[in-house]
Amino acid sequence: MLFSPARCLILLLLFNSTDAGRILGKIKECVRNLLLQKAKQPLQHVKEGRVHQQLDHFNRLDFSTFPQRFFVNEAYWRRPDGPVFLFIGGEGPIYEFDVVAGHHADMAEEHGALLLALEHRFYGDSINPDGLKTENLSDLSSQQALADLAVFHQHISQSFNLSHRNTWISFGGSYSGALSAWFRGKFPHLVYGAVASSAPVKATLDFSAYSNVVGLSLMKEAVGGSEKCLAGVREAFAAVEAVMGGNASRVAVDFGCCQIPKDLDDQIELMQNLADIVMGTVQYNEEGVLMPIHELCGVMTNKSEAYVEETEAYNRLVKLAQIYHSSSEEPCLDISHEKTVKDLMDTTVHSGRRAERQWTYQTCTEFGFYQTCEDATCPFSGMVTLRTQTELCLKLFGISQHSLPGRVAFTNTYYGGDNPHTHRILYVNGGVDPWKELSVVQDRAEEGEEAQTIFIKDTAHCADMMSRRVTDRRSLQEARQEIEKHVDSWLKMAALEKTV
Ligand SMILES: *[C@@H]1O[C@H](CO)[C@@H](O)[C@H](O)[C@H]1NC(C)=O
Ligand SMILES: *[C@@H]1O[C@H](CO)[C@@H](O)[C@H](O)[C@H]1NC(C)=O
Ligand SMILES: *[C@@H]1O[C@H](CO)[C@@H](O)[C@H](O)[C@H]1NC(C)=O
Ligand SMILES: CC(=O)N[C@H]1CO[C@H](CO)[C@@H](O)[C@@H]1O
Repeated sequence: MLFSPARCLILLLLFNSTDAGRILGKIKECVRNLLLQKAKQPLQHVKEGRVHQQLDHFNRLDFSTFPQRFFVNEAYWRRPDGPVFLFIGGEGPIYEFDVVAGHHADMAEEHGALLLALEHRFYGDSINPDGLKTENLSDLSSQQALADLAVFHQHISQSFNLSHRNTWISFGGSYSGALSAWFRGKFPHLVYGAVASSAPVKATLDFSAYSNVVGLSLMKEAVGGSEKCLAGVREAFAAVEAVMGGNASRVAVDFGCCQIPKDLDDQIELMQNLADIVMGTVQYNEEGVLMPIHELCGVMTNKSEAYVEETEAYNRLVKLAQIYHSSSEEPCLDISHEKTVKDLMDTTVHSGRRAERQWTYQTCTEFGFYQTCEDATCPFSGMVTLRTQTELCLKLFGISQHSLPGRVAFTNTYYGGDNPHTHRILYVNGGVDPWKELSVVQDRAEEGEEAQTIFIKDTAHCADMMSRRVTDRRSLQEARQEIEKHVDSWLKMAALEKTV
């Protein structure tokens, strides 16, 4: 382990009091917080600002606004013509370290770039007090977020006296990686090039492929997986289902649940949370906070541990849950579906860290991305279906399930899905990361066209966005060099164009 989980978990505890939510979300937040911890660079250069944005850019008779937060780091900027590196915020708050640490910051130092980070509307502090009310969420969309970026471009250009000589490059990962690609796609006159890391640009209602890739990654020998590991996981989930059907109290005791999973809803919640531990491990692998894949597979296959044969797989999963539990310091595993729904229905903006309600809204209205387990390749519980996942759209926002396919189709028509005819966008993906399935991983074969994709065979979600570390895999080091070459060539090209 490179970092102590305990440290992260103190942060997790602090931040955790507002949202119950899925373990996968918590793991994701924990990864972000770890970066914060590791950003050793002093934060004194960072300035915070606000830009007042129209709540609805597309209704000129609506004059309501909200304050949108941004961070600026001028420490490396070569005035007045140095480039501008924009880090785009996604479905969560931004932090000072977003303009201090990470691969984009390393590159900013080398290129004398002005570093900016803009928080996504309705996340973090960039939300009005009544913003979480369902009727007000109608102003939350990726289209509005892109218009925010255009206004922000104007705002910064004015306040820093920028001209056409300052070349803008955008960066983002995961959802914000998609925004980075779409910003360049829709506003090519504002941003010269874009890096899109692990960007799911293809909206997909039923993202069954997610679990499929998790299974394949558990078999990947390059990251410590094996066929036995996948088989063990599959067997364990089947065993938990079987035991739960016979004696729900036993499952509650074994997995340290806060409640006995009597109702079907709570049983699904439990199966989802157990799957999240495995999903989170695979999605973040070596960047993660829990354990990498090889350790998970160690627990699921270790022969030197004595288990009773008929309950072996079940008990291995119990052990895995204990490892998660011991690092999470939550008193017990909350599997109350009612509580999850109640938390998601809460519309008070009592903390800048609320994200689940907003993100659920975006999945219902734009993207889908439901990690279902209905087909035979899924190693987890088939109780997690598209139906159970999309019921929330109706419950929380009154959005009918049968309207979802049309909404997802619109998103793909609007942006181009995984076949956007865009130029100077670099899509970076990792072979272990389930999200690669919804990204652009193959270059369009066009003569003389610069490569648009980088595929890192054995890394996980957004690994390339971290600052360089000596312990990085060779493939990751090479990928970063490749990204640097692209950024370098964009800046050179832009400089040439501007002297003409
Ligand atoms: C921008 O330019 C104006 C006029 O040239 C000047 O007064 C102002 O100080 C400049 N602002 C910055 C941030 O450089
Ligand atoms: C169910 O499991 C609990 C906890 O392990 C145990 O105390 C109880 O005897 C079991 N009940 C039955 C009917 O097996
Ligand atoms: C297997 O289990 C033994 C006994 O608990 C432990 O010492 C060993 O480190 C484990 N090996 C792996 C690969 O997890
Ligand atoms: C800022 C904004 O548009 N707020 C609206 C949220 O919704 C309520 C109705 O419930 C409106 O009154 C607010 O104007």
